Amino acid sequence: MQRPVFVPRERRGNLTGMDKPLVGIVMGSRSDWAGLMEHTVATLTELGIPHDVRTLSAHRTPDALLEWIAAQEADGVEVFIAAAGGAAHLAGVVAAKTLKPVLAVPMPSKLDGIDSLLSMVQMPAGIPVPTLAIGKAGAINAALAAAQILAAKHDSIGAALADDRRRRAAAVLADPDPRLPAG
Ligand code: RP5
Repeated sequence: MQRPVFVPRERRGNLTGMDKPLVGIVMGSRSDWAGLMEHTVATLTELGIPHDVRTLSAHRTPDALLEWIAAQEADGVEVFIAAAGGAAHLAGVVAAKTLKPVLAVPMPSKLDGIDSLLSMVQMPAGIPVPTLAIGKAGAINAALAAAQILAAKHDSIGAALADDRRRRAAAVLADPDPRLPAG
């Protein structure tokens, strides 16, 4: 039996162990997950930010994508993150259907992700798609940028971000002499 694309929150079980999602993450393919968008989810989880994550494609599953966007809006999601590779129109389609910010993460591709990056960053004026770096760095920074947007309204997320900055600084300062063996 085919799994349903969208299961209402109250019947979703404890997929992420979190409450009402504030961030909706969508990726164009399962191939965007391992080593890439899993870092978005890990970063949001570390920051304690509830999220929904789904594989849906602008060209392979357009109707299900629109249904998911509407469901996320109804659930109260405040930021979207969209990841795709190649002719990457997913983020643009999401942005066309919501007034919430849509952060785009270009996925590595046969053209090293340059095609994905340009597809996302070159949106015509009127429908913005703020675009992060290609691959893992963009996946992590999308989560942090979403947190920064949310922090304007949610104080606990601002506090979690400040802790994250302190941890990153401490990691550098713990091992500042590059002439010594790492660690
Ligand atoms: C895009 O095409 C996806 O976002 C993915 O990055 C790329 C390749 O997808 P697969 O052929 O691996 O499913 O739609």
